[in-house]
Amino acid sequence: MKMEKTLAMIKPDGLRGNYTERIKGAIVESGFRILEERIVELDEDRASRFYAEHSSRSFFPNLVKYMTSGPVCIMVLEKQNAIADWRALIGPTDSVKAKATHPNSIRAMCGLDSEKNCVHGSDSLLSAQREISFFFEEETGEMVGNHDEL
Ligand code: YYY
Ligand code: MG
Repeated sequence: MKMEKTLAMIKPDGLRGNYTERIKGAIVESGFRILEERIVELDEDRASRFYAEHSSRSFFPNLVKYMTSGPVCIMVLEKQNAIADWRALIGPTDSVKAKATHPNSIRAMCGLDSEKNCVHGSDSLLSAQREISFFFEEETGEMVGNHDEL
């Protein structure tokens, strides 16, 4: 298995619900290293660009509203197989389904529904590279992604 980096995000309801320490505890217990961590507030333009792949979906306007409703915590996580393992730890997109099928997942424990699902995780190596660069390199010029594997 390859050493990988992935982008994790605690969404606005996660911060509002005081789930940050619990989620970070689960991250560290599962063997991830938190390489970077930052609290940011997304404006409409930035939230829309982050979720650009969903721009034609009916849920998109509400998603952007939700993602701009308060601060988010973005983290770069590193471990072997980090991308798939973080997706497994957060669970299915819809927190209602997650509670039924993956009760120990973060989305089951901290999320509310298919929109307010508390956390984000990159879904592929390409997404991880794009999303880490979206939050870190575009602003700092610093290389923190999976560039060594290209
Ligand atoms: O990658 P993941 O977050 O698990 O789901 P996506 O299908 O990529 O959707 C991104 C984001 O969009 C999801 O986390 C919440 C929101 N969303 C929604 O509000 N309503 C849906 N029916 C599906 C997704
Ligand atoms: Mg996705």
